Amino acid sequence: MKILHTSDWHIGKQLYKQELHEDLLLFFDWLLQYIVTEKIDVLLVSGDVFDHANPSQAAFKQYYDFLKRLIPLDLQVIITGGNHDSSAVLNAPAELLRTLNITVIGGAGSLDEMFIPINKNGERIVIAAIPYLRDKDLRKPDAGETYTDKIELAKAALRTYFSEVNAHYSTYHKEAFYVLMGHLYVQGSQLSDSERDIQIGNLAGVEVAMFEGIPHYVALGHIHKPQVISAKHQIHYCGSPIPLSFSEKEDRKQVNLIEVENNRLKSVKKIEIPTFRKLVSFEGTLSEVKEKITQYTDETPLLSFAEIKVIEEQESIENRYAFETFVTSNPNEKLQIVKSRLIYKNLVEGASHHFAKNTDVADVTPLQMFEKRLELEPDLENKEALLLAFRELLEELGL
Ligand SMILES: [Mn+2]
Repeated sequence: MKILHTSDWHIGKQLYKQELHEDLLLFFDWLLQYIVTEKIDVLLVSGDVFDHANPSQAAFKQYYDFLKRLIPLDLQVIITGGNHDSSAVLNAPAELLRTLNITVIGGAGSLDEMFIPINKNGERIVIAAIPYLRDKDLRKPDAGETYTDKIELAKAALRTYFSEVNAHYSTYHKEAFYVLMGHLYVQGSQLSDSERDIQIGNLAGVEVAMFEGIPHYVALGHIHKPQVISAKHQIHYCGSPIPLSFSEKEDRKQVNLIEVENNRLKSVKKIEIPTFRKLVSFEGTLSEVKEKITQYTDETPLLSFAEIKVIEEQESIENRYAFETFVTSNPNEKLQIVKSRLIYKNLVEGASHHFAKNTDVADVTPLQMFEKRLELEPDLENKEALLLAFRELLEELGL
């Protein structure tokens, strides 16, 4: 039996106002071809199907267009909700999709609903399709609890939750090969800029030990950089299929192929996804950046996206004008400048408040902005509680 593990598609995502629709379309073409050629039996999508809780019509269309192409195949599809997804939105067509061999678990339900047994060619596997768990799925908060209490209680509740998931496996599916899906932050994983600020419940990250070494493979989503969290216990983040921020520009994106034989793990392979678009960064004086950009070549099917940081000695209108003219001049047909900054050295050195002067507001998350705002209130005593409330608001609003 062949299982493919992917996550964090973020359909509808924009990168500095540029649509990533074509990138995903090329990924879906490639994925479909791979599933057909390799005769994949099960496709797992571990959360963050959409970038927004309320996806655009174009995002829905891209999702359904791809699912439609999977229907003729002899393939089981299992999709879980991530922190970016609205469980209600994902679940709306779940009953219809189930008749087409596509199981969607948008939000936490009963363990019975989330355990999906698959029997094929004498192999027995079971998928515990656990979506992103919100605080309300895990416990009832107590009005009097402090920030530290809250984190500790949330972590303890997660441990209990996964312990119950494992117990459910041991009680009802013990003979089957056990794959656990999850959408959460595990301690020690390497982050990139495109994951939303780590949320309450996952705030400090859970320990690998939480999985108790029981699942035969743990198919995680949430972190966009592909990585192996534990080779011994087969705990993996497959990462997003396309780079979603400039901090991922060096990542080799992948899907994971899990082969099961005689109800045992035969192998886990990382399957590299072709690069459809390059993200590149250039830094230096304007003339240095100009030269590098003019010489830039690239063979990927889509235009490269470039971020440029021009650093000049002195602030002057001429410098600003030359910079702006260059940025808007379309200097190389192989790339598009999507993010540009001009920084003056004399200001960098003298700046005491560099956050305000040399930070692009597009790089600041709402949470960082709120933290900065709190710094301006030295007499405020309940900052941690305010931060927590702010995080909860962000989560509630899906921001
Ligand atoms: Mn994600």
